[in-house]
Amino acid sequence: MGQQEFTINPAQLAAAVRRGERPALARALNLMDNRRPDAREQAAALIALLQQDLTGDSGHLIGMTGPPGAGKSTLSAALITVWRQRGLRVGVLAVDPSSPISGGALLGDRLRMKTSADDDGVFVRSLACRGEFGGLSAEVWPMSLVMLAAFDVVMLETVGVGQREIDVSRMCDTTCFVAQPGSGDSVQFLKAGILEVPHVLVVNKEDMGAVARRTLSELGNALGRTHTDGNWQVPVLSASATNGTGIDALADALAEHHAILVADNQLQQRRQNYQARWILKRLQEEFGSHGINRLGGEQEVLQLAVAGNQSLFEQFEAYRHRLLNVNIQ
Ligand SMILES: Nc1nc2c(ncn2[C@@H]2O[C@H](COP(=O)(O)OP(=O)(O)OP(=O)(O)O)[C@@H](O)[C@H]2O)c(=O)[nH]1
Ligand SMILES: [Mg+2]
Repeated sequence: MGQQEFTINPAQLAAAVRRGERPALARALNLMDNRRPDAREQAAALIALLQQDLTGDSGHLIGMTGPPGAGKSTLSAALITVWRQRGLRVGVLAVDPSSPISGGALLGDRLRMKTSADDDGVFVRSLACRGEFGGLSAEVWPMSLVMLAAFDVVMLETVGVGQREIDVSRMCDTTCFVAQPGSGDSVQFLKAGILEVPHVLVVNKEDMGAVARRTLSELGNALGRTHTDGNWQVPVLSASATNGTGIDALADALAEHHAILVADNQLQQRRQNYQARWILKRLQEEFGSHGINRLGGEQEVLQLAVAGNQSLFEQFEAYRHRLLNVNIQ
């Protein structure tokens, strides 16, 4: 942070981010979180450069959601080990829950234990949760774009089910729900329609035996065989993060979903939709529904944003200027 941050050359920073250099990544992520006007300009320039390189098959943004204590962090660490064995470079954005003993910090500790300290192929960044109404905060999407420019797999780990789960699924290519055996919560979430969103479900802690198997069959039954998303049939898997069982199959399922998105040309489409929603949400925050109406309403904004080929902040700023100019008149 400090003065130096504002004198960096975006092209150099973008190149260093693409190479996955840690100081550059840290700096780029900080930039996304900085609201000063000069930083916003730098962030816009950086994102524009990075987005030029994001093609229809680049990177895989995976959301890990699920109730507290289900084992998301442990499972993430186990997945990272598998991905590293497969030669993939991994970035993690851990959206920290309020609990001091869990979340990103713990994941960081686990990773330090499990991966060698000088493994340049893994980068973890914890974020404090500052999202409104329990949702994800605004910086998470631009930060994900930075991470996607640098890593093959980017994981977004959040706790809880509800608005944040929905936000994650509206941002990630693939959403994975981690269920806790025996809690009954998962089936309730399913009934509430919240589990409609994940592309992969996994019951963790299969080492608990019968109780885990029961949850697995309950979830499988509740989900039914008809639950699909386009060409994708949502799998219900079983794993044990601590014993390391079922992790390869989970990694395979996540990769298969990515492959289908790429084959159907959906990855780019999805990200464009997410970008459009991000722009809409930020405009709503700043100008209210009144402002959106001045632009022709929500659908109009979403359609134009999806059709546009500008980068994230360029599009956002173009709309802002339109609204600011309108307001002056
Ligand atoms: N028996 C068993 N315990 C597990 C397994 N995976 C995780 N745990 C334990 O479950 C507890 C919670 O694990 P975490 O990975 O911190 O769970 P989390 O979902 O990230 O938790 P929050 O971030 O607080 O929501 C820890 O005590 C883990 O050791 C598993 O496969 N089997
Ligand atoms: Mg955790």
